[in-house]
Parts: sequence; structure tokens; C-alpha cells
Amino acid sequence: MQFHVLTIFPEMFPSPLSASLLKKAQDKGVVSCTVHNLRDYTTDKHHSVDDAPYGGGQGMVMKPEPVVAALESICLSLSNPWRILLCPQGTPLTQAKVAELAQRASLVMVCGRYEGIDERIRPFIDEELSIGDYIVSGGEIASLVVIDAVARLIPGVVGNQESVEEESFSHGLLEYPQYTRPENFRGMRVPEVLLSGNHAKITSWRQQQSIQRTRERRPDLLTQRGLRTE
Ligand code: JA5
Repeated sequence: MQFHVLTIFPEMFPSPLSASLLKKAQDKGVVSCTVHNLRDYTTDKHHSVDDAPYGGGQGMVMKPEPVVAALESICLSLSNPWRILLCPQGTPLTQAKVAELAQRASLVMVCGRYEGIDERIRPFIDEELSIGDYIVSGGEIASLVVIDAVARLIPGVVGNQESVEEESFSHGLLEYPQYTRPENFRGMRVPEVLLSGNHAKITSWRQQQSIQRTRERRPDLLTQRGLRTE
């Protein structure tokens, strides 16, 4: 899987891309991440990537020329690029959407900034995505969320593929509580069932804990699955 990111803040990317899972995936060669500076695709003297909005109003708008020049140049060398704009108006990202994106050969992500982006870039985009109903100051962190979530589904990225399957196996229920040593931490004991060695009993306790937790904290997940919430 190839990830390409178009941004006016390329310096936001090296640290998150060079740690942990994404670092290992790139070292293995199953994932590549390339960050492109939109300023490199400007042709004017001042390398402008933004300008004041027509019609007036607060803030600045991203200019269309650098974005479209970058998309055209980068996509030329890709077999089947899927072009994404990260913006607050996009379709909310879900795990189902992440799984769909993981089937693509290359994702090219434009990071929105400022008060918005010139409307005329939209014909050059295949899909607009949002990471949720809150405002962050730009699409950069959103694109890192997409990269991380998609990369985990690429075979060979998560060392133990079982943990990916187990997470999706629990089909949108919250995880059960976990414990490690010590058996007694400040008077709080590990539940007896986990020390019993009875694996059938442990499995059913964990299932019941998952459902109870989901009912208490995320009843919306149960109704989505068609389960009772009381
Ligand atoms: C861009 C001033 O969820 C994806 C998002 C992209 C993006 C967001 S949230 N805010 C901005 C932005 O805010 O330019």
C-alpha cells in the first residue's frame, strides 16, 4: 500500500511515521508513506498556497492551483490512485470505510487547512473524509489517523494477525477488562475467574463483560447491531 500526503505542513509527519507499527511496516516494505509539500507545486514568486475568500469574510482559503498541480503530478506515476480530501464536511470515517480503503493500491490524501479549500478542486477528488464531528486545525492529523487505521489491515503489518481478527471478531463491542501482575494491586484483586484456568468460563465471562460495558458506555453500538439495550 502506498500512502501519499499533500500538505503545507510536511514537518508534522516524520515523528508519527517513524515510530512503532508504521515504522515497522515501512521497514518491511509492505507500506510506503510519501509526504509532498504543496509549496513545491506553486509557481508564483511568493509560493502562495492560500488567499482571501471571494465575497469577503474571515480567514484564508487554500488556492486550487498548487493542490491540482500536485495531484496531477503525483498521480501520473501511480497505477490506480484513490484521491481523498480530509475536511470537516467529509463522510465520517468508520472501520467499514477503513477496510474498504485497505483494498486500494494507493491513497493520495489532501490535507485541508485554513477556513477551507477552493471549491473547484472537488472534481479532482474521489472522496471526502472526516475523522469525526469535532474541529482540528487541519487535515494533517486526520490523514495520520487514516494511515494508521488502514495500515493495520494490510497483511504483515500487525505482527499477530489474530489480534486484528479478534478485534473485528468482537464486531463493534467494547473490549473486556484486562489484568496483569500483581494479583493484588492496592487492595484491588484480579477477578477470580481469570485465575481459575477454566478457559470456557473465562471466554464466557469476557463476552458478558464486553456486552455489559458496551451497554453502559456505548449503547449506540448495540442498537447499530440490532441488540437490545436493556
Ligand atoms: C481541516 C480550520 O476530520 C478531518 C478534518 C480535516 C480538517 C479539519 S477536521 N479541520 C480543518 C481545518 O480547520 O482546516
